[in-house]
Amino acid sequence: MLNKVLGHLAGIGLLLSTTSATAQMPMEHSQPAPPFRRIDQPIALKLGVTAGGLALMGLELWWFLYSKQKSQKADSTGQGIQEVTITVDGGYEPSQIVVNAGQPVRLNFFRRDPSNCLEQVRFPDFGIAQDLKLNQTTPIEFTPSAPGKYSFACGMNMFHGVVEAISAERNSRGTATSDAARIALTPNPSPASEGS
Ligand SMILES: [Cu+2]
Repeated sequence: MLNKVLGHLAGIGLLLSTTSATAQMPMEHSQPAPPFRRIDQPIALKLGVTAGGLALMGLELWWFLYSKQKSQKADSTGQGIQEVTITVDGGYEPSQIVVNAGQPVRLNFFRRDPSNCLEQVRFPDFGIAQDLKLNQTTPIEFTPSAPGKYSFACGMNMFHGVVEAISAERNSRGTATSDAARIALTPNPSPASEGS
């Protein structure tokens, strides 16, 4: 992935240098009083190509770094509570949380975004509508009794996240179907239970 980005960046750099070499060619016809201000167009061209290249670079970086939703597996505390801190800043980070079904979940919403759009977070499946105080952590607790996807959103339903509850059985076998669950399972594989 990084290689691909670097490859594209190198390609853009080559394009830029080629363009500037071409743009300087007319300057070799040194005339004492050129009838046209030839330098204007090449500079505009170079600026245009540079701006275009930078825009492309930005677009690619955005695509690789931010377009894919990140998921995070909840950490289990000593009391068997699965805990995740979610930063609220122009959305929810992470916005996909993977938990085990049937175990209590505590999501610590840390709100950094002052816009009142993100003032409230709602979990319709659990009947939760909680106001989040600015620059404070607000814990929200619930227990997803059954496996499934439980969405949450801001009070205006503009920003979204999802809590995916997977069954402990599927978790230990590592055969969960969703990408999010598979990613979460990779770091710490538990011994496969070959039960019946
Ligand atoms: Cu909103």
